[in-house]
Amino acid sequence: MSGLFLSEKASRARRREAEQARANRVEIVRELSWGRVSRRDLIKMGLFTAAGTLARVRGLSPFAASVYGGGTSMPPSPLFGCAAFTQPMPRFDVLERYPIHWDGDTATSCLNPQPTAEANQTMQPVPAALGGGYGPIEGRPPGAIWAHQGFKDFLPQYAIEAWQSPCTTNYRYNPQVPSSLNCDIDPGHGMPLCFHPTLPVQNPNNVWTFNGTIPPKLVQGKYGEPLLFRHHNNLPADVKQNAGFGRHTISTHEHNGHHGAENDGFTGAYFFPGQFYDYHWPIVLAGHFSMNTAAGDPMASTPDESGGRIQIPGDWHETMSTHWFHDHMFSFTAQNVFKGNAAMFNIYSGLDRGNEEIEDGVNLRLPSGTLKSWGNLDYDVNLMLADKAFDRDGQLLMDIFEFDGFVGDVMTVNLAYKPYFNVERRKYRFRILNASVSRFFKLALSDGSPMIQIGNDGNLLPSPVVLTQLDEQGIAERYDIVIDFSRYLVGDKVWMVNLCDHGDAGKLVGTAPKRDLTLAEALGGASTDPCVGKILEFRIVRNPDPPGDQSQVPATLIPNPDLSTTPVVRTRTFRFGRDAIQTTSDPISSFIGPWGVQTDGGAMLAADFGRVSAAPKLGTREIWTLVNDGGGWDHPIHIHFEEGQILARNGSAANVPAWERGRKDVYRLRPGGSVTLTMQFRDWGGMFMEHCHNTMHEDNAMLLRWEIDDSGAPFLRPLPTPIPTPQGVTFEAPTDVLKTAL
Ligand SMILES: [Cu+2]
Repeated sequence: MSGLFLSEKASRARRREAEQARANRVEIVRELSWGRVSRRDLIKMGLFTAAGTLARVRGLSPFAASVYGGGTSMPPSPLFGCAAFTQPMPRFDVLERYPIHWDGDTATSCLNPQPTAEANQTMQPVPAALGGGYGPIEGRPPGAIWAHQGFKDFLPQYAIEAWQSPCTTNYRYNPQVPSSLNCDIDPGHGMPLCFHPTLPVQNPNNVWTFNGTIPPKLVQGKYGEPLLFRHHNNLPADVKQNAGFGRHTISTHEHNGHHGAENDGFTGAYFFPGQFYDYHWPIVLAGHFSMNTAAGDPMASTPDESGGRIQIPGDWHETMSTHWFHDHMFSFTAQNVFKGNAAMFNIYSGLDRGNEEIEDGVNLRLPSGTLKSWGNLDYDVNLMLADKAFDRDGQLLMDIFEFDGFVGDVMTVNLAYKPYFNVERRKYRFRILNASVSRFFKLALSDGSPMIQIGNDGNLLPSPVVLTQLDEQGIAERYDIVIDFSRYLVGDKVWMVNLCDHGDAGKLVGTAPKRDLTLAEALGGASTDPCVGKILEFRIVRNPDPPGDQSQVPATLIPNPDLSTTPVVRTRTFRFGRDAIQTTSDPISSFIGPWGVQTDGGAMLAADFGRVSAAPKLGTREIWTLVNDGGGWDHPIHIHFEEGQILARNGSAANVPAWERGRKDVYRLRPGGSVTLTMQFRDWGGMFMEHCHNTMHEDNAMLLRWEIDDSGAPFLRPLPTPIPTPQGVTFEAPTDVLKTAL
């Protein structure tokens, strides 16, 4: 197993060698990220093996023997003497919602131009760095297949606009809570992009975020109120202006949005600097077109603006709550997410109202606040966990040759290095997202006291689960928990502790999780991993103000959909493993391993977004078994678009823990394990994905395309593959359709 970071005790000579090796690797990374060499060129140069692993060349490969016999590694990130728990944790920065008014088909809004069902193909000059000439202003693939499905019936009511940009100071921070609930941070005071006040301000091209700023962004939406998220690509036109990692083309995935595929952030539907992409999020309950179509069920509802509810179609058991959105650029996802392309999306409903006071027999009254009829954030806190790494100047750095996993040695929460957070003596909800590239977490409180898990991924559980340690949390998984701070006294402190140790012999951290420590071990410094132990300090600063805590954690949250009368039309088996082969050679859509996916007993294949691996029929239910091919790895597998219910782990329902008995969208296979789950394919069509969310595995190339292509015009079976260029998107026939797909 390779390791990235040498321990602080490593000899100076060895650290020098590691610096040199990193410099060599960075040079190749840079050439690759600029597109001046391809992976096939690197194979010809002898730097890559045909299987897609970095060749064992000294000073290049983490696997190569060095004079010290231990392999090369990255030096530890410098911290410039910065101490843990000395800066406040900022709340998320809420993106403004701007109303869109419709008069028939004519929109009036702040957007210019107004949104359209089909991609806007108005032409504009293309920068010379992108080949010059003219290209469309919108990067969404043109034509009927990529038009927003049901646009006229789901006209967007609010517009949200963001610019993916090189980093800069935030002068427009909008936490949507008073400073007293945000550690007294003054939002009017410009917030430079640094991970701690004593760490250097990041250079513009080392961090690329939504609007180029921190804190991370939050979108608030509710069922029955379609949103239009216009994402502008404001990144440098010159692919070389990337500080050595990150790609200036992006595709924005609303992680498990139940939306048409044109809005899913398909890995091959990326767009270029100078373009925008309109993502239409209708926000409907699954089953919208087939269940409760007359909206007669009071449980299927959404808040109005005055404390009441509006009933909506669909199955209320499919109500979702906690999403995130992030880049999904083919083979560059890990770099782009690490570089800052990650945000969260809270979805509100009659059940999960974001108001803890309204008592109407539907509202679950989870910790949130009372001021607004919905979407109160006072006591409903988004937490983004992510490990980062710096070069010797303290600038963000990534080694994209760590195909097994890139694990950082600097722990951040909401992109702040080990912060503190002031809380009142009452219940809080935390929506915890693992936004790392490859790191797993396992969370506990430092005093071993209980947390109540209420949600897993996007979904509230059937019943809350009281835990003193959460399960391991894989990349992209979200755990919603409630912590009751009323048991503490004003002046007390308690810490969130990470027990999942990525430490490795002789190094600070390796790639895979090594083991889960006991609380005493983690607090006692049993690991070399700097992200183990205390990661977030809660300071209990006052009694609830105003007094009282009306929030509840009901014994029943959201029961699972009843599938007993829905027949299973098909089963499929996917194995996730190494040593994949590539059977196609399309220069744009096909990539090289080492990771891959085997479908229904076929070959272990590396990713090609032109290949159709599965095509379930619209309106049906299937059972999919995801199998870990071994090697000691865990793989957090994400299936887009539909929520699944886990039926079995390793073949038995008894192995499914209480906190996985709701619905999920990421399935940790665990080393050597398997997960059997069931999904229905409803409401929308198009091409979706299934992949490992260790994004280094995903990018190299543990990803496949599946599609719903039988829902009638304009869809074709199989769907043509989009091939984006700055001058416009073209289409080609699939490179491959697996015999078992249909
Ligand atoms: Cu994986």
